[in-house]
Amino acid sequence: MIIIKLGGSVITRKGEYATFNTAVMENIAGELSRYRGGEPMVIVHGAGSFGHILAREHSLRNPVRNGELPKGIARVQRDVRKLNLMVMDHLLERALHVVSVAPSLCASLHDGTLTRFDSDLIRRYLDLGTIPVLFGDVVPDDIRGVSILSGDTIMERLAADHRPAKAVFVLDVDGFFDRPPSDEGAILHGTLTADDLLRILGTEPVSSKSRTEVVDITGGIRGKMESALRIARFGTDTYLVNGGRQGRLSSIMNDLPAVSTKIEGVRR
Ligand code: IP8
Repeated sequence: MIIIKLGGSVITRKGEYATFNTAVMENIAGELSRYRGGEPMVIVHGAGSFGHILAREHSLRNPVRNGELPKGIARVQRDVRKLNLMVMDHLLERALHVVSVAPSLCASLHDGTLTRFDSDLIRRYLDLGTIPVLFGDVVPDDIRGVSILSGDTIMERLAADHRPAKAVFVLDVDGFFDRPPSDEGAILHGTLTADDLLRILGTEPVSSKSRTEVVDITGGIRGKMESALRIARFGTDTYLVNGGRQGRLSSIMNDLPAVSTKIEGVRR
């Protein structure tokens, strides 16, 4: 299995409310359609400006149970579904037979931690030959009422339950750099072991202060690298690749070299 996360910052314009990045999504759909291997795929996408801006406005990370909460839940759920439909349309146009699996209907959290997740449902859609597409969503929470479930957390759960051969995070940058990629002289990490990554995360906090990440309420780059590390520990080779550049994502999918960062899966 290959699990692929389309970052919200690549498929939307993160600073502009509910703005889809059509050109990049077209490229990504083309790249995915050029996969020639036989592994089943599961796709996850982030919420970008269809989720984070209103989620923050309605305090959905720390929800207060007042008369305003239902409005926040309804608006954000509606917007992430709109985004999901746009993603699905692009993939279907490329003959990728995608089915939408809304996390709000098959997952729940307990005080912010993902507990229930219907992996069997994913398996059934895979058995039908379809490609499940999940997304960052507003999901019921036993304690808080609702929580934000990020696409990265879904990726971790898919890795834990299905032990995929490969996980790919599709970003708006070339991969994981030794400092913010906008800084002069920033160097892209090529291949890292899980231990290398742990050392990097443990010694130098990774800045997530770029303009687009300021509105990301689910963790920024550091959170993403922590997810990548946890996924690699399930034995999954985990890649970070730029979704806006032609040829890269398809190369990673097809085991060909491409500009990217690879975290080697931990083999025991
Ligand atoms: O963009 C967040 O998902 P992410 C989901 O994958 C919402 O972090 C609703 C903000």
